Amino acid sequence: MQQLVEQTQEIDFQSEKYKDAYSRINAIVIEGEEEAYHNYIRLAELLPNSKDELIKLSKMENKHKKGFEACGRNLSVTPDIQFAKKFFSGLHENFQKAAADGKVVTCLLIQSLIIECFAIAAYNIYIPVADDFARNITECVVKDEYSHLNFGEVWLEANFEDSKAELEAANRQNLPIVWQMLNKVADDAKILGMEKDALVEDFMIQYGEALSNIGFTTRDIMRLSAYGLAT
Ligand code: Y39
Ligand code: FE
Ligand code: FE
Ligand code: FE
Repeated sequence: MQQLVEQTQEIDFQSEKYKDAYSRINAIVIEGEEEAYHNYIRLAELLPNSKDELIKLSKMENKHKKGFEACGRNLSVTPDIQFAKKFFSGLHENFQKAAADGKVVTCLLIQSLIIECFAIAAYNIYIPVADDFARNITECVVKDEYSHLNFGEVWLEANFEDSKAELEAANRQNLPIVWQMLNKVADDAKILGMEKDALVEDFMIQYGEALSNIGFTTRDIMRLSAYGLAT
């Protein structure tokens, strides 16, 4: 009931408070799409058999970035890219290091599972509270993100037995970073009408489903997906 009251409340997309929060969230999304673009190019080098498909995904990410840049311009907001680069630095460094070591399973977990699930959760929660311009763009983008997540699921399912140990280690290293990122963005997200609890819930659903599709048991999923949540 409470949530219903809050959701039907008008959002003033031109208020200074909204635009200030948007300058960070919009930057996170733009920078996230930019990093995803580079990550899929890197993955194409690491997985020559899937090169064409991965280059296709990278191009989609570049299109998403342009779409979200337009959302910022539409509200006359200048994205705080400095802030966003710092926001992504933990996952960015871990991806770079894994790629340099040829750890393709870790790269896939970071980009195609964790970051895609984070994006899907954020976009799903944003769509009902977005301005009309941004809603249209985000609705198209989120459909693509499901296909990116699917790429990771299919590859990891096909290589499940060989990937299991590395997936466990990569989850342990990177999932706590996601919860920290969520905490850092919670206040700004709230100003945009997005509740932290809803973001956590949606992420858990996407990530749990992905782990299940790859081949993990329910017991594994419980252990893996809550890792680092309480800290
Ligand atoms: O695969 C993708 O396109 C993902 C890079 C984009 C990440 C978007 C990250 C969204 C987090 C926003 C948090 C707002 C509450
Ligand atoms: Fe670039
Ligand atoms: Fe994207
Ligand atoms: Fe994506």
